Amino acid sequence: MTLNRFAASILIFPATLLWSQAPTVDRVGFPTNYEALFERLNTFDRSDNRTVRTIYGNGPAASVKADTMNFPYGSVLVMESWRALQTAQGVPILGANGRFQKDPAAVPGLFVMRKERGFGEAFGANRNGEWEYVAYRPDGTYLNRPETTASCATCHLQAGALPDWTFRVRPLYLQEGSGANADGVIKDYEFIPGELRVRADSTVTFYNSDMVEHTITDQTAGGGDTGPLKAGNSVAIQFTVPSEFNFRCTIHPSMRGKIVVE
Ligand code: HEC
Ligand SMILES: [Cu+2]
Repeated sequence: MTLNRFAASILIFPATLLWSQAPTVDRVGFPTNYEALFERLNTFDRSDNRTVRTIYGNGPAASVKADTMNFPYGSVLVMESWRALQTAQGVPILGANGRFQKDPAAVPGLFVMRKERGFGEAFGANRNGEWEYVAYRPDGTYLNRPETTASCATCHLQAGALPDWTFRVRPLYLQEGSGANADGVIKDYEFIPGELRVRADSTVTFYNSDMVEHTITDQTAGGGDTGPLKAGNSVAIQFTVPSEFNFRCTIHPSMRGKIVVE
C-alpha cells in the first residue's frame, strides 16, 4: 500500500517537469552592440505578421557557410523583428526598393540563441542540439526569460538537425535573395504566374525557388537580362514605361513569361 503511493508520486514528478522544461538561468546574454559587432546574415519581409526581420551572427556564427551547417561553440544568432511601417489599415508601405521599411516608432524584439557545449539540456525531450534561447528588448529587458523559452526550443525542433536547428541562416537564403516578397516565382522550370500586370514605375521581385539556375531575359533585341539567377536568389526589376515584356529563360528556352506594364 505504502509502496503503491510512493510509485504514484514518482510518476507525477516527471509529468510536472514537462510543463516547465526550460533553463532557469540566462546563459545567452544580451547581444550588446550587435548591429556594429555582428555580421548581417539575412533580412526578409515577413508579410503574414508585417515585420522586417534581420538575422545577425557573431564571428563564430557567421563563419558557417557550408551546405551542412554545424555552428561552432560560441555562436550567437540574433533575429531582430521590427514592425513594418504600415497604413492604418495594416497595408505595408514599401520603400523605393520595393521592401518593407522599419517603423521608426516601433521597438524591435531581439530573439537570441547561443550555442555552447552542453547547452539545452534543460529542454529535456524538446532539446535541439546545444542551443539556449532568450528574447530581449533593445534596452536589455526581457521579452522571454529563460523559464519561458520552452516554446522556442519546441518550435525550432521543426527546423531539424541538418541546419543545426536554424531556419533562415541556410546558404540558400544567405546568398543573394533580396528578402522582398515575391511578385513572381520560378519553380519547377516555370515562371509563376506566366503573365503579370503591373503599373508603370513598379518594382517587381522574382524569386528563383527552383533548384537550378534560370534567367529572365527580355526577348526584344537589346532588352534586359538578369543573367543566371541561382537557386534561392531573387532579382528586383523596375518597369518605368507602359509596355509589354515577353521574356524567357536562355538556359531553358521553353520557359516563357510576360509582364504587362500599364
Ligand atoms: C512558432 C515557431 C517559433 C517559435 C516559438 C520561435 N521561433 Fe525562432 N524562428 C522561427 C522561424 C520560422 C524562424 C525563421 C524566421 C522566420 O521565418 O520568421 C526563426 C528564426 C529565429 C532566429 C534566427 C535564426 C534562424 O533560425 O533562422 C533566432 C535567433 C530565433 N528564431 C530565436 C528564437 C527565440 C529566442 C525564441 C523564443 C523566445 C524563438 N525563436 C521562438 C520559428 C520560431
Ligand atoms: Cu531556366
